[in-house]
Amino acid sequence: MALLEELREAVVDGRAKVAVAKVEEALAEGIEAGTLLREGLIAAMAQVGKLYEEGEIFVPEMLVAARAMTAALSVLKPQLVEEGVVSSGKVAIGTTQGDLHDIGKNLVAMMLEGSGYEIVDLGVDVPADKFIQAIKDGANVVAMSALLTTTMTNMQVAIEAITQAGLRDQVRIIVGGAPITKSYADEIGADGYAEDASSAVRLVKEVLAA
Ligand code: B1M
Repeated sequence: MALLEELREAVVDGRAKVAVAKVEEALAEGIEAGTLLREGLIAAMAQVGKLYEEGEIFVPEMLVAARAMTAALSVLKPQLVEEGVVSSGKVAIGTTQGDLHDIGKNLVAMMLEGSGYEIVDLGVDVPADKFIQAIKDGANVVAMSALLTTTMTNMQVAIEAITQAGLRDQVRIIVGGAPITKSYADEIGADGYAEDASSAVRLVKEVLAA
């Protein structure tokens, strides 16, 4: 589909205004928000990652592409969160300490919010004590995101700190992000792993029912 290709190109090139215009055009043509997200925005960021790995682009280009994605995502947000259901939990979400990547975390937060959960967004570079405070403030699920192999280990640090604080039994901890796997989640004692935003919604429902 030409529009999806144009959207991907605009994000990869970091042309935020064009990316926003393409999303608006596609929505007006009846293309579903989920399709635009998966086949437009997420596919574009995968391409950006590949270009970065191949040395074709560098951090500044990656950053402008991320800004274009965020701008386009904000236009998609109302459509993505449209189907709200009954709220049944409070989820504190954050990117682990040392990690500044927030696009995936924001998507997960947005999808959970759209599914009726109350979201406490702790932001990026979140130290263990912020997760602990969020649990004390009533979060019954903690969702941690990490995009770097160097920061994923801080998930374990946070889980251990939560356990040390005597709070492990009153919270479900779920993890995700590109370098995370189900076996890593098991290894660090998380209650679950979700590979993308929509499976994160299913996972929250599951862990709260368990
Ligand atoms: Co960074 N970066 N980056 N980066 N960056 C990666 C992650 C990298 C894989 C690129 C590469 O080398 N190919 C690489 C990591 C390598 C590694 O650790 N093995 C990398 C690197 C090295 C770095 C720097 C170190 C670069 C440098 O400075 N030399 C630096 C680190 C800064 C820091 O964090 N301290 C850095 C910086 C940046 C930017 C600031 C330029 C920018 C981030 C902007 C932002 O987030 N606001 C950036 C970007 C954009 C990327 C790539 C290109 C795209 C990430 C992204 O947004 N993907 C990325 C390459 C790639 O992933 N292909 C890369 C789209 C997003 C929707 O997917 O975040 O995976 P993702 O989220 C998914 C799932 O993972 C899951 O659901 C989401 C939706 O489907 N998910 C969860 C995520 N969190 C979850 C939590 C859950 C459940 C599911 O809770 C339960």
